[in-house]
Amino acid sequence: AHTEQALRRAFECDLIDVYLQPKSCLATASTLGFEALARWNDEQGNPVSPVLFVAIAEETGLGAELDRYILRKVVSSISDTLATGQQCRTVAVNITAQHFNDHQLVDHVSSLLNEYKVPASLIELEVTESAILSVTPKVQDNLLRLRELGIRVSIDDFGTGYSSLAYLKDLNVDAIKIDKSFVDHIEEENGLQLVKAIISIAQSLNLDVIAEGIETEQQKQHLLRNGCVIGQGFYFSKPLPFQEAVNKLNLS
Ligand code: G
Ligand code: G
Ligand code: NA
Ligand code: MN
Repeated sequence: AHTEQALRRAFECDLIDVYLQPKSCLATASTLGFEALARWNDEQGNPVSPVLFVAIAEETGLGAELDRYILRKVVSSISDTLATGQQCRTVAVNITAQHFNDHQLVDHVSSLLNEYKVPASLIELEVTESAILSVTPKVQDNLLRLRELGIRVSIDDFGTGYSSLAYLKDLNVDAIKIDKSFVDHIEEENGLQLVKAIISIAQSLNLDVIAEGIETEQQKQHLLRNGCVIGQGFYFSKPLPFQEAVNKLNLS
């Protein structure tokens, strides 16, 4: 069974790996950045879905612990990459909802960057819409302090939460990510109109817009034609082990 105990053990014994999926320039396919995605195999060697273990973490109060575990791995791996003279790109780390409402988040990220001598521009945070559903003073304060530090924040799974759009005007965020469920239907008329509407919201608010889950040339073309210039998806690359993704970047 995948339980809180198993997850605690995974942290203690360092059983979770960080994979990177490129954020690609849709026009040239060059790698502009990465998203960090956690990968965990259980005792039998079977992968445990991150959807499941992120939910376990959030339900058992281990959200911040998961985030810190992944953040440390990412920052230390970036530090190793730079130390060996390889180039890196900004890595976006998914932050759980609870943790984004925690005032210790920014101090933690900041001290990690200091500890590993990694520039703030190489770390970005992704939060889901539901994480900022209620724009508490704490969330706003975290966003302001992240901006002061030079750490970008993007809204993940945009358009899939049940929140109103009002929060966007009150938040200092840098980008919105078009959820895969929209990209999946981009070749249908209504689906295309929804994607265009999301791109238009982003442009009106001066936010970057990144499409997720791009699997085909046609999807990429629709996005480009409508002004979305950055994307992720199997069309460009599946998530790869950290070092493999960095090697590929440095070979290209
Ligand atoms: O990684 P996919 O490859 O299966 O991820 C599924 C879901 O799990 C996505 O919603 C993704 O954002 C989330 N996820 C993956 N890795 C992490 C992580 O390190 N932290 C958090 N909070 N969510 C993650
Ligand atoms: O919610 P979040 O956006 O962080 O989730 C990213 C999830 O989507 C991860 O599970 C990742 O492995 C997966 N993913 C990324 N690109 C593709 C894609 O092109 N197709 C499919 N089916 N899944 C993808
Ligand atoms: Na994400
Ligand atoms: Mn998403």
